[in-house]
Amino acid sequence: MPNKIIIDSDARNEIDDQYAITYAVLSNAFDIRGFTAAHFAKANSMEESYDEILNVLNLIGKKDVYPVLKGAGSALKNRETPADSPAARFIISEALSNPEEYLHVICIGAITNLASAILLEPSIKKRIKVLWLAGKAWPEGGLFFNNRNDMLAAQIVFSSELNLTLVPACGTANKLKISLLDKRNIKGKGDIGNYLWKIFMRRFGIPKALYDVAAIAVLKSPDMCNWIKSPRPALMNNGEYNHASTNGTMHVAVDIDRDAMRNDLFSVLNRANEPDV
Ligand SMILES: [Ca+2]
Repeated sequence: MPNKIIIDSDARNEIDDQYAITYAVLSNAFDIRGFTAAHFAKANSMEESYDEILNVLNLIGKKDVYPVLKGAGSALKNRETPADSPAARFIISEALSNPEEYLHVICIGAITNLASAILLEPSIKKRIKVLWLAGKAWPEGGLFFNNRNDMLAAQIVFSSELNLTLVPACGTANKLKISLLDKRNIKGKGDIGNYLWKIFMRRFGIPKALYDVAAIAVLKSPDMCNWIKSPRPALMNNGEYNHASTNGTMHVAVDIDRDAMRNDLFSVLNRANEPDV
């Protein structure tokens, strides 16, 4: 049975979320329940991400196929008060919808929506598996885009008793880069391929890490990396991990097979030209 997933994405912050969403949809390997829009610590950034998720799904030919929900517009104010939103409510309802099945929440942005869902309905902690792309390289950690954009939410998740998997942004997710040499692998792969190439070229063709793709890849193909099972450290305000203070366990994706991920991404993109993907 395919994993039941929600993808929580700050889709408009740069270009990797668009690749990750496309990879997830065209892989046909998940039971995608929907997408939730995350902010990236700028005014209107959640709305921009929401629009971008819809745009990407439309370009894939999947308009109106999946629910897309708006999330919190900014980071949490404290560790007790959730940011209620359609996204948080959707995560809760999907988590509670089938007691036989875990809901995998793949978070590829600030983790405000998930932390809010936990605060609103703590019982979902036993029903979800959280996979978050964040932080600098394991085991030190450090501030990077996704944890920096809502550190309180990150600390709520780290200190919660739930199933947590971390995909470090540095050392794992930054391994896969695209460059001008990849034009033939991306451009011409349907409307979405042309768009993915266009947003890459807006960055003047400078080689670019596709961080968020790794979060999809390691759930789709767990043997694509090595896994560390570790006591879960406390997450400090500077994003570093305090391994002297632990709570439960977690899994960390390391040593990712970049070539396998790259080959699978480009193989999947070929499906964009198939009549009914
Ligand atoms: Ca992202």
